[in-house]
Amino acid sequence: MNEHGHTEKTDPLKDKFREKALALATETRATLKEFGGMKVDEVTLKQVFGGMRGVKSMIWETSQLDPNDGIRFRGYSIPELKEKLPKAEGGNEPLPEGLFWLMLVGEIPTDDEVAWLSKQWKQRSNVPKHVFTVLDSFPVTAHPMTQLSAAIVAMGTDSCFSRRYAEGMSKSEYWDPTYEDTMNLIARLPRVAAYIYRRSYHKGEHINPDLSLDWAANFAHMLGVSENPDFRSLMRLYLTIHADHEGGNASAHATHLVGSTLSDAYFSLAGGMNALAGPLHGLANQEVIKWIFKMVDALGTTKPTKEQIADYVNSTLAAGKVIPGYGHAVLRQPDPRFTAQKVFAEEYIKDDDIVNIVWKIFDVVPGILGGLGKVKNPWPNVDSHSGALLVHYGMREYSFYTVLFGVSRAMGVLAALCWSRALGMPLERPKSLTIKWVNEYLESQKTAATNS
Ligand code: CMX
Repeated sequence: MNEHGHTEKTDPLKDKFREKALALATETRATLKEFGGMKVDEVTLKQVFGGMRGVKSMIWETSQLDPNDGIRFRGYSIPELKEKLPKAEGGNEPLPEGLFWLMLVGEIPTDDEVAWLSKQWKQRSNVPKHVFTVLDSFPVTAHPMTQLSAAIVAMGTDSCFSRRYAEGMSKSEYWDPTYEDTMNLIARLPRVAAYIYRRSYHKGEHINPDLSLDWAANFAHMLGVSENPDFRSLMRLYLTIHADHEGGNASAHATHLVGSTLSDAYFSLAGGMNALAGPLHGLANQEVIKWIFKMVDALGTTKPTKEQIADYVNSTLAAGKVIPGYGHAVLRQPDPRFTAQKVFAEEYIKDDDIVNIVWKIFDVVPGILGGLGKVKNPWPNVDSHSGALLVHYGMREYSFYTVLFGVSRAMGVLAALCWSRALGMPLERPKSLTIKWVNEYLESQKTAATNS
């Protein structure tokens, strides 16, 4: 076992990343030297007050979001990934290891490369004992995201970056321990997440890892939700499609911001997970199923009509609440991650009441939200479908759902963190304004216009 927690001497992924990162860092320096003063955006007052929607303000290499086409990971759409990424033997869904490889170095990996990465993550998957002690000190009723965030910070005692920084490493080396921390963190997260699930909902009866399995299948195995091999397929798809959504979303941006202070990958990811835990972001997946369960209870049927659903939607809106799983800050069409899950359900699940409700909601909600005249995107997002699939395989404990999202999201935001350190990204520090400043600025603009 070496200082980074694994046994292999060579690391083809790290070698590839080093080569690509050095080349892009050199190119970027030259670009900035020549074009650094060029404008790429202008900011309106509405954007300043409105959550910075659309403001171009950071570099994020791993994925990009188009309002209509949705997410592309290094240029590949979800259907393309399903076709091109390596799969487990006998499986139809992509292996998340392949997506991580693609996000980090921009190339679709071969089967052998993915097998190598699977093995790497197994070698690095040993979670330090004190992390379980930290988790065991929480009441089992603590929200799973509270536990996840604490466990990630607790794992930081192993941070290669913090150790090397304290030893006095050069700036040019930052990417190296960031890569090591990233690999270790991703390798360990499924064990930690499964531990949280089993202690919270299954009397602490834990299931040992099965190191013959790939990363997602081993996670499914440790959760112990279902013996059905389709649940493993679902986990492979789920952990692939939730991994990244460009850099501006709250969990990605929070990870990026914390990382820009040279906090290590553990602190950075915990920051991202704390953002994911909000109901307008990742917690929406639990809110969707909670809302559906309440609807089923209120209507007294698991087979509501579209008219009954419409009445329930209207009563939610009348109570001043949002319809969870609908709307998006960037997307303006149904989320391809919603569609990918619908396609999965069509293929693997023949007839399921909750899945059918999700599809009926899809028929009803866009018309109602569109009719309000203020919702910019009346279409479903990723969170509107995921819970129904999990319930189908027996995972009804919806408070856990955001942890699943978090395990996946770690891959994208940490791959991006490696790039931030490799490209020498500085401390992030935008400008804030007071409303007094805004009013005075507007006044001065009016005076200038009158005088001209
Ligand atoms: N139900 C009811 N009203 C909604 C709505 C929804 N699903 N989505 C947007 N609106 C409302 C907003 O609350 C806002 O109302 P006010 O002007 O009264 O404040 C108005 O429509 C305009 O909002 P918007 O510009 O369309 O949306 P934003 O970019 O401000 O917000 C989001 C985006 C996701 C926070 C919002 O659509 C929402 O709250 N959706 C429900 C929660 C959800 O599903 N979140 C998960 C998003 C995906 C993810 O990150 O995981």
